[in-house]
Amino acid sequence: MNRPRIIAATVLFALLGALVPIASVAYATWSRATDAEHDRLQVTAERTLLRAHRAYETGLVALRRLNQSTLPPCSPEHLQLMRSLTLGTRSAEQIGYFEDGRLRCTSWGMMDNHVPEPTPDHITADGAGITLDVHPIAGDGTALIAVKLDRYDILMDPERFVDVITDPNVRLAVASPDGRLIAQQAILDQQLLQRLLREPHSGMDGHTLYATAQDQEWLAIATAPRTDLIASFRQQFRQFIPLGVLGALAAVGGVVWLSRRRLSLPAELATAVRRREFFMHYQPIIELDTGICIGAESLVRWARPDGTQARPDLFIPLAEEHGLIDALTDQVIERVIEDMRDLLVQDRSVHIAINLSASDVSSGRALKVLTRQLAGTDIHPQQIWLEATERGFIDVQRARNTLAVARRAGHCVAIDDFGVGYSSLQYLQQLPLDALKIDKSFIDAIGTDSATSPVTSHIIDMAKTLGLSIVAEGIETPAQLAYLQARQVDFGQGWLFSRPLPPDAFIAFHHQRLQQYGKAPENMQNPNNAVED
Ligand code: G
Ligand code: G
Ligand code: MN
Repeated sequence: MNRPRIIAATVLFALLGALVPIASVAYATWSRATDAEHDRLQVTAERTLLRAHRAYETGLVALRRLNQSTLPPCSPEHLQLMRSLTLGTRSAEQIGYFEDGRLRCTSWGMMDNHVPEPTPDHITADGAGITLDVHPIAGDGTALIAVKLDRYDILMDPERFVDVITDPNVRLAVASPDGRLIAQQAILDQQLLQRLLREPHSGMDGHTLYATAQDQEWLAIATAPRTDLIASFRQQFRQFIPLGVLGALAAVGGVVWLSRRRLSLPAELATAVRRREFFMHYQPIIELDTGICIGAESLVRWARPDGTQARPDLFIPLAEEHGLIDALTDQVIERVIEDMRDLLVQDRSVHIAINLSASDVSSGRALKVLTRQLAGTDIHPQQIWLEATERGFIDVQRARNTLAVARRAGHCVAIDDFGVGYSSLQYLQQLPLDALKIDKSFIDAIGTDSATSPVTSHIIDMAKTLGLSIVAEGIETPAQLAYLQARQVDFGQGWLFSRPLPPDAFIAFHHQRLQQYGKAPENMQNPNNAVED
């Protein structure tokens, strides 16, 4: 990535980093406020239900007492009893006594008018008949509720069913369970009310939050305007916004820190090249049918001054982009020769593979450096293998040139990461190659039923047809090894054998394998003594 791109990405991620925490806090606060408001309304609805039930129950108690009374009907004592029960029952307005289908007397006295027994709108579980909208003759015009049990009824003011103390904005209603409105404390939104009477539930619409509570006899509804919710959200959001701001600052800080690191990386890399901060690790390459370690792939490492290590995946492309790759390749070649000279001279069967970058392949310059560096070392050119990836083959003509020169000089040339590019087949025929390294993804696919799995087998066949040696990369399991051995793949590397090792550890590994497998190849097992990177 170039500088403007990094800066653009930084700004974008910083914006995102700032927005996400604040949006999260807003969202969390909104859900908290909504939940709290719903809980509050639910509690109110339940309290209202309880209130309605109490009003009804106290009426029922009075009715039961009267039905048990043996006083002569409508005698002064009987009237007296009805009157005192009316006064003693808070929600009661009047008590009436029925005989032969008509009202005979009430707590106020004898009835001369013909008042027929009301037909109940609803019978409760206690066997009481409830009639809504009763207008007693002596009343002031308010519609009352009649609860009738046997021969008596009690008239109650519906207001008593909803006289619960709540916040001023909360509105309450009580209905019968079949959806007949009994009382409302303040006028509710009629459409919402009808909807809730038909189908009681809790929730929120454009303007209103609502909750309902229900038992066998009554349905209570509580509603509150959303403006209350918004106020409570604002208040809570103000409380939590510092948290969001803190998160946003941390995120922006992190993004800026990362991008500064990234922006300063080319400069740091240039310094590293000058100060020679690179060193090599060596990942053993195993001859699969004997188990002997026949060499290693050299892998560059960068020890940064801050103690961290950067991955070559990151800094090799960066070095290519910033014109540092030549100097880096030179150092790699020098290091490899320095690290491995003694081993290579002692044991002619060992080889070390060096990775070439794309520009090394197209320019061919690295080859001249290599030849110059090898002069006088007594290392045979055959002992240095070169690995080139497809990225180096974009200019096929030049790549072919470089590879041909390399082979003429005596080096072995391998195509690296084979199979991950698009046009591998085309290169295979055009380029002078000795070996093919099968990419780890194809080794991973062995024994799975992925779509890639059969391709591995074809790659092996193809390499054999073309007369190329095969190196399998990234072997991690004994099953993968067994498959590759069965398919007579020549060489392999991977964590099953060893991670990339520092020079001394690699040399020790090589000797140990030679002792273990050198004389008796049939002894080969899956070693568990792989040394950590
Ligand atoms: O093992 P590792 O993470 O080190 O390797 C990551 C990638 O870096 C591999 O694809 C490898 O080809 C590349 N790489 C490792 N060492 C070198 C090197 O010395 N030169 C070049 N050009 N690429 C290398
Ligand atoms: O040059 P090439 O692209 O082949 O680089 C080899 C890379 O693969 C290095 O990063 C090396 O550390 C890594 N590697 C080697 N063996 C294994 C293995 O068995 N498992 C995994 N996950 N990575 C491996
Ligand atoms: Mn490689």
